Amino acid sequence: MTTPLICNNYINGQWKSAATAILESRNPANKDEVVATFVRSTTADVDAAVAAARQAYRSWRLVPAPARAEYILKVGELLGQHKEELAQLISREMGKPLLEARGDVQEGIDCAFYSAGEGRRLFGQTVPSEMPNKFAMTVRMPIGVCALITPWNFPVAIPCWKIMPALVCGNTVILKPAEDSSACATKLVEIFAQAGLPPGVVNLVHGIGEEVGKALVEHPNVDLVSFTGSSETGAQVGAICGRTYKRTCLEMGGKNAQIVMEDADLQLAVDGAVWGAFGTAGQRCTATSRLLLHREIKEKFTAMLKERTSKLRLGAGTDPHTDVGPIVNERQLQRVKRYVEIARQEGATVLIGGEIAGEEQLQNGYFFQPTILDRVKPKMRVAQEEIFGPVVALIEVNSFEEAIAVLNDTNYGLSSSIYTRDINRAFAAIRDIEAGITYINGPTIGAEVHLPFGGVKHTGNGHREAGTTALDIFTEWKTVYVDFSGSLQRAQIDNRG
Ligand code: UN1
Repeated sequence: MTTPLICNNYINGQWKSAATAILESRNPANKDEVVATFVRSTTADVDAAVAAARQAYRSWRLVPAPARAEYILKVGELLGQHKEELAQLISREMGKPLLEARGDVQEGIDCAFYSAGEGRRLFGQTVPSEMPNKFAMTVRMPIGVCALITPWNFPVAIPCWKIMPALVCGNTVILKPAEDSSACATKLVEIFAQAGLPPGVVNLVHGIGEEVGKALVEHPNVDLVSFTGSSETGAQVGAICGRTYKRTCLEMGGKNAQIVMEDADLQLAVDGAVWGAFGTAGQRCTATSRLLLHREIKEKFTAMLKERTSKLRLGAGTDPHTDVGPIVNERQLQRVKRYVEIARQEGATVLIGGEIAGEEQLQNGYFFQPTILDRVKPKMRVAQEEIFGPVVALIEVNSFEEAIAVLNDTNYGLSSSIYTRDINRAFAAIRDIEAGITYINGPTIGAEVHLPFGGVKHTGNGHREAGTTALDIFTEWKTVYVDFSGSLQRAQIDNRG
């Protein structure tokens, strides 16, 4: 067992050890292993970080965007050099299998190279004026100090999605990572520090969401809050930001469905379902949590899915043989268990799994068996509420129209998928599905960083992370008119004779 990492706050270019209490982050595959200890920050720490970010903003916003982007390029290179070390840490701290942990870091690397390119674009528009001898254009302006509140399930990728475009656009940031991924956040910020960013441009404040996260969201000197997490917390964040006039970007829950039509390639659809439902132990906001199966293929598909699921190996993420890792903590484990009980009470049946893993070697971690719930009806709680675990609900549908209606019948709208060989249906699905992301013949997980990421309804508040749309989160438009006529020209009046 390795000695726990000591995770300090990073404020104004300095690592600050705790004046206050210390918290622990543990390996979910082995709860005796303390992966890291971290600071339980107070509002005084938040004040210090905000002040540092505010001060740094004065000069950072004036650094040319291509030069700001060069730091991000450097971060990308460093992430590449530390990829394996970071992946191991991700697996130990939040449990996902190494293969996926490497993907998590790779997503951060991809984001670095993509965002860095934006430093040489940040395009605005030039637009003709209705008046002679007058020039009109739009330019992107930074927002200011950004509080970035990130979850534990993509402990490198998600902070990168937020920090990198924020910095390229000329903002300064304070990262508040989830308690369960404090070590990963610390290592990531170490890499930003190594890239030589000026003090105060990136700050890190550890601690408890209700304390530190809340203090950041309420802080009068924070201009923007970007939050990824549950819809319940997101609604609270949004309410406070509304009251305090902050730009707010919310990425919240999902209840993603994969439709399998009667003409689908069933093997492909099963492969997609297994990966979408049980990858990251179902702990993705894009995870497949409902399978909408056409009645003609339901029996066959279900048998194939059950067979595949029975072969999945539960284990520590750091074990190369593991297919499905642990649930992140005891509270989440109990939540998953409770949902399976609710499903049973509502009349669903457990086809496979449904229990906390009984194997002796798994007793020291938070392992839940990959679970298929059958005979689920669209209105049941397990078909409506986000579970965030390795549980997938099977719902039988009679037609394409019914499949779309059931898919749309939730409060969420992040990811979605349809397996069909019918091009007409595929395009109708693209048009009619209410979700931010739709996959045709692919699972609901696996978004790429250069395309917009986010959802509709209770999943988001209209923003899209990643892609060029990230720039819309982290900049304000300024419209500029340059009148070089040398005389007063009154728009809408003088050109109307
Ligand atoms: C998340 O779960 O919040 O599309 C992000 C995917 C990943 C990102 C998931 N690239 O599944």
